Amino acid sequence: MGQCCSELKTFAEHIKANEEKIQELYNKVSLSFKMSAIDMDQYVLSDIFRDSVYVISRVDASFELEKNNQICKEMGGYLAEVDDKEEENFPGSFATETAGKLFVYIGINDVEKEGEYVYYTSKKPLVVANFKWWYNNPDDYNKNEDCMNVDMNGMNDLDCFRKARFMCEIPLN
Ligand SMILES: [Ca+2]
Ligand SMILES: [Ca+2]
Ligand SMILES: [Ca+2]
Repeated sequence: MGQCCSELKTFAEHIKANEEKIQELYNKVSLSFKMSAIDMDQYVLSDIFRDSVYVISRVDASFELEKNNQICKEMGGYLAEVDDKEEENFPGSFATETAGKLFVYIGINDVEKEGEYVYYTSKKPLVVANFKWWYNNPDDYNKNEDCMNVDMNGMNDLDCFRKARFMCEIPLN
């Protein structure tokens, strides 16, 4: 590589490093702004993961997809959507840390058509094989499990009507 190009490369690397710093700063500013919409007495806040944070409700309450998603919306987010295995690990561990063995609902369901899981907000389909699941799940136990919870062991389908926690995903961008 000639001198011109190695200099250009160094320059490009500088820009990239700065972009990352700017994104980090932006995330911090955005987070402090978004936190004003989160009642910390009611919700536990996660660290930043891939330019998003997650919150989990502190008190068990009857789950309702639409109502709980609305609560997430008011905090600038939506019921958590675990897009891949890497993301599954982060909120999964956060759920176990925060809620122990209590169920933490997220925004995935097969209410419309049994076995066809979709994300509540983005409406995208979920590919079961791409994720980690509780042993022998999803199992639609008692033909009555159309909602989803997550913890450090992966996801599990669960009936939609429990008194449990729920998790919102709040993008900072
Ligand atoms: Ca997500
Ligand atoms: Ca089901
Ligand atoms: Ca299940």
